[in-house]
Amino acid sequence: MLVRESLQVYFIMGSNNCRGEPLQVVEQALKGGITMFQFREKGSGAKTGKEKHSLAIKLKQLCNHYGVPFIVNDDVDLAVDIGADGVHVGQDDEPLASVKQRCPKSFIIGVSATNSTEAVQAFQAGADYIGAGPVFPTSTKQDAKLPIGLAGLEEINRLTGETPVTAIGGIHTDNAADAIKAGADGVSVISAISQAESPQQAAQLLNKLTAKKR
Ligand code: 3NM
Repeated sequence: MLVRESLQVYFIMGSNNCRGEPLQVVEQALKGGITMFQFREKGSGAKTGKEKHSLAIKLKQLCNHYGVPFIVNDDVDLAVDIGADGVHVGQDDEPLASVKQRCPKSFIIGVSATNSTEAVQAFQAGADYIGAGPVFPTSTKQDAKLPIGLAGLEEINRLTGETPVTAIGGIHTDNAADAIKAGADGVSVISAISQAESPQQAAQLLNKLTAKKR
């Protein structure tokens, strides 16, 4: 079950896109106030097999300790096997209906959408949240689509009703607040935290910038 507030600062990382030791970077991010974590072990230099499995378990335990949901990118088998809190799938990954069948009912299932058609499909298929983007240009994901901008993000928010939306792609401390103003429930970031001099301070600042006045 996804609590909307968990999307506020959603940190995504794999061992190949951080400057330091992955467990230390994620622990710093947790101390700084990230509200959800996604293990995305993908691309050149990514761990596979037993090494990937073992890192996933350690990161899951760390997130559990801080009470932060632990989501696995794409790898449904791994997510189910280690008892993650959920799984995130892209448009080119396994279809949502089949993912749902293989996961426990309690799983948080997120879907990426790069335009309003994909977002509406994800919303109708019962995604727990939508990752909308890339909002801004990003060099972290080599095959990222063209940026949708804040206008594209606003449109997705408008068309997906009550489904929570997280803004992704090129989000940093200078534009995180704009994504919230455009209606997103939170921001998803890789490099803004993983490449920061201090992941803890970066997470802290993102948390402050995305806090909604209630
Ligand atoms: N997915 P950064 S953009 C993992 O558009 C990912 O679906 C995207 O990295 C999408 O915060 C992206 O460093 C990369 O820009 C995000």
